[in-house]
Order: sequence, then structure tokens, then C-alpha cells
Amino acid sequence: MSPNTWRDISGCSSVRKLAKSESKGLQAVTVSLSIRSLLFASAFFSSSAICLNRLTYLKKEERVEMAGASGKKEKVDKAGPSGGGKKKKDVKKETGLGLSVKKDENFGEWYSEVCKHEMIEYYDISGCYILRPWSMAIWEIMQTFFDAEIKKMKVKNCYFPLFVSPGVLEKEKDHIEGFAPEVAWVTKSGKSDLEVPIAIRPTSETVMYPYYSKWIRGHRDLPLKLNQWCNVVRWEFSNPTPFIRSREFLWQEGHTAFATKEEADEEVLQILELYRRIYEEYLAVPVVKGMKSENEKFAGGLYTTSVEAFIPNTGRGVQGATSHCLGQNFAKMFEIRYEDEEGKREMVWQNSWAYSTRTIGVMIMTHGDDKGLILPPKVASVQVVVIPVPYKDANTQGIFDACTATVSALSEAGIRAEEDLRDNYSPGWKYSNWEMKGVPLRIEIGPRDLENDQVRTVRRDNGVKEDIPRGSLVEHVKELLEKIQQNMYEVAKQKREACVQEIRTWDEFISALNLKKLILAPWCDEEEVERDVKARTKGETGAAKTLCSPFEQPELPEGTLCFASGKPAKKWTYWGRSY
Ligand code: 87F
Repeated sequence: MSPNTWRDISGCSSVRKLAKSESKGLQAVTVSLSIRSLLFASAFFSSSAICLNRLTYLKKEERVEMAGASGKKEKVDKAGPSGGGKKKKDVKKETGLGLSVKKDENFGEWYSEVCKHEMIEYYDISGCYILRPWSMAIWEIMQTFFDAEIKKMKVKNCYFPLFVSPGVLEKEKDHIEGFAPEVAWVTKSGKSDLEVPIAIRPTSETVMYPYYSKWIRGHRDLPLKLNQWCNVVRWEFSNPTPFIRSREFLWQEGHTAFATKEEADEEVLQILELYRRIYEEYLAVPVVKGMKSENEKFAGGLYTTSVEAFIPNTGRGVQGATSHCLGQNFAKMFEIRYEDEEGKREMVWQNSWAYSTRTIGVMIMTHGDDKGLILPPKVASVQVVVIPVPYKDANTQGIFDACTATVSALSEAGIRAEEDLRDNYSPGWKYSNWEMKGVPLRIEIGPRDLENDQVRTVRRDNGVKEDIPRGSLVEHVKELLEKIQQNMYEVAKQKREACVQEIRTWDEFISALNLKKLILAPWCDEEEVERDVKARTKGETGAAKTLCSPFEQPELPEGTLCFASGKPAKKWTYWGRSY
């Protein structure tokens, strides 16, 4: 078999061919994973009796899923009263308003309710979610920023097929070994078995690098910097959680190749800085930039850098995005070589980097409150909602016109504003509804405002109300949105800082872990010791592990010992349970 035969999956380049088979109904494919999922898949295409079984199975898993965000396997009965009691739930049913639980009381249920408020819809395949326009808009705003930034770095967009032939996956079997159970396979087309099963990309190294080998010949072909915006599938079996851990998710994956390690090193950090900016400047979520441990790095690479966020309510770290230097490992595997100026054959240095829709989950967890979502202005698809507040004898048309004029003025100034003139909801209902959806600023216009040529602003982040003259509307709103963005970041940062605990001994480590702290500890940086810490902390809620060693290191006095091994400490490292 020629090396290219197994690389090619017939038909993948032809959109028309796929479209044709779809119209014939040939899109029915079976994804095979394990006995469990095989049962699941066969149920999908079998009799209705079996289909019923499948539903039962899903419901069971969904119950666990509801608790997923808390990381605990406590069962949450969706139908029964919880947290706030039956009354609140009933009110919610009738009006569609309000959350039935408080963020501090049942974080898992709270998160699920907030997400369901127009961000996502649960789907009938566990671990898969529908991204509704309210969340997709956030993704698109981040995408616009990041895409423009990487284009400045001369990265080009491309698109590689979703399918991976088994031969190529095998090629990197050493490090794919650990991931293998998560790879989903297509085994059928209609009723016939495929001759060779085809994997669905969990990441695209093996999809792309055979072509890097083909496209890179001489030093003039370098650097090669490609990115793709796409979906990937990882068939996880642990608690699915919307945005945070789903079986299919959206991401961008960048894959670059350079002549020198120095160029690769530099890009790793440039991209990491963009990830920091997405979290801190757009999502108003503080993150730590740092280096992953040997245990936690991408096994196929040389080193992994990441931005790490922390969720105070659960005391869990969450890996926000990763930027890897792959070294020459893949270049060796896939024979990606170039001829240098002297005609010598050299291997390229590679990087890969990604952030995903997980970013949205981290943002929701960080900022949401008992009233629902709070969106940072920079990513909110509606930054300002304008609500008329007419009284019985008021000049309703005048108020409506003032609302429309306000939206026009704001829109013209580049502010994303919308009016809510629906006549079947009361102003109070609309306030709650837009609060639940997290719109950063509300403007109310009533008869008094009309009279005084003013509008009333109400901030979502802190509830502060202000009357502002219509003459200075635009400047005022711009300023308020900036203040909200800034304040959300500051508040989140303060909350995170309050969770950071510096420890020095094993006992301090365990107490801090039990108090859901983000632990900063002196560590000897030995793989065996991290494995040991994991083993010693293994329990219901998952083991503790390293999150990252921050690039900004506090001073480490001579003679400081590792909290876990008692050997000389080499660095400060963040530890904790994680998502
Ligand atoms: C799951 C199944 C198969 C993660 C997987 O982080 C393979 C993998 O390779 C796998 N889960 N990974 C590591 C992904 C590494 C890397 N890929 C490109 C990134 C950034 C983008």
C-alpha cells in the first residue's frame, strides 16, 4: 500500500458527493466506541422498543449530568423540588422567570439552569448540546478578535476533513494510546459495514501533518502557519457539562511549522498572550499563564503552556486554553523535513494551539449570580436593552418613540442595543428576563424620563441605577459599559485571589484542598511525586493535580522543601482539583 493510499478517504474533497449521498439518506452512520456505546448506537436504528430503552438510559445519565458542574455525583431530580423549594419552581414554570436554585446552594443545578436560559438546549444524545444564538454570538465575537490577531501573525485559515483514516491515527499510537477510548469511529454507511472504519477527528495533528510533509520542501516553504475553525469529537464518559466537557465542541486549532526552535518558542507565548486576552479582556475572567507539568502536558509534544482559570464555588481549576511546542516529535513521525540554505535536510519545529467553546462555560460560571447570567459587555450580543415603562395615562407612543430613538443613537455609535417593545409582557417581567439573559445594561424610559428628557440606566453587574440626560446618552453609555467590563474583571479577580492559598507542608495542602482553595505550593517538579499526590488525594470528587507553574514565580528562598516529597523545591506550582 502506498503511503498515500491510507491517507485518503474517498470523497472527502467533494462537497457535492457528500450532499448527494445525504439526499439519498446515506448519512446514517454508526459511531462505534465501546460495548456501551454500541448498544446505544444499535438502539438508535432498531425497533421502537429498543429506542425506549435508549431514552431511559439517557435520562439516567442526564441526571448525573445535571450535577456535573459541581463535579459531585449527587442525583438531581429535574422534576422534583430542589434548593429553593417547590414554590419557586412553580413560579418559574408559570412565568419562565427566575432560577429555582441559588449559585451557592447547588452549583451544578444552578449552572445547568443558567445555561438553559437561551445559551444551550439539551440534546437527546448525552454530552451533546445545541448552541443557541445567544451563546453562538459570544463565540463569534471571540472568533472575530482571535482570527484578526492570528492573521496579523500571518497565520492562514484552512479546512481539513472531519474523518481520519485508521492508518494515520496508528502512526502516532504512542501518545494516542491514552486517548484511544475517546475516539469515535464510523463503521457503517446505511446498513452495510464500511470496509475500513473511519475515525472522527478528536484533534487534527494526524489529519494535517501528512500534508505538511508533502507541502514543506525547502526553507522557503517555512514558516507554515495554518489554523482551522472546526468541531471535534471526544467521546468522554465522565460527567458531561455544557461548554465545559461535551462530546462535540467547537474550537480553533492552529498548527505551525518553523525552521528553528526559537521561532516556535516565540509563537507559543504570542498565542498564549492572545488566550489571556480572550479571557481577561473579553470574558473578564482572570487567568494564570504558566507551564504544564510533565504529567499534564500534551504527551506528543515537547512542552505545554496554558492559561488556567479557577471556579471559587467548586474549588476547581479549569484549563482555559493550551499552546504547545511540539518540538520535532511529529516531524520525525510524519517526516516533515526541509532543505536549508546549504542544502542540508533538516526537521521542522512545530507548535499547536487551541481554545474552545469551553471559554463560554468558564465565563458563565465566573460571573453568573442568583438572577442568572451576567455577560461582560465586550462579548454580549446585546449590550444595552431599552425597555419602555408606560403607565395607564402616559404618552405610550411617545415613550415607544423615545425607546426607538435611543436604540438608533446607540446603534449608530457602534453599541449593540435592542428595544423590547413586546406588548404581552409587563416591564417587570422584561427586567427579570433580560437580567436572566445577562444583558450588561438596561435602559428604562417612563413618563417621568420623557418629561425630563432623560433615561434611567440599570447595571446588571451591581444593580446601580442612574438617571442620565438624553443629550449625553452615547458618551455615558460607552463609559458605563467600560466600567462594567472593568468591574466584572476586578470582582472576579478579587474572588479568585481570596481563594489562593500558599502552603508549605502536606497537612496544609490537605486542609487547603478541603477548603476548595487554589493551592500554590513549592514543588520538586518530579513526575513520580505528582503521581503520588494524585493517588493520595483520590476520592469521590477527583484527585488533586498540578494546574500549572506560573510564569510569574514568587521568590523561592534557598532551602525551601517540596510540600509532598520533602526534597528541595524547584518552583512554585498551582495545585487543585480540576474540570
Ligand atoms: C482525544 C482523543 C484522541 C486530546 C484527544 O491541545 C487524541 C487526543 O491528541 C489528543 N484529546 N489530545 C491532545 C490535543 C493536543 C492539541 N491538538 C491541537 C491541542 C491543541 C490543538
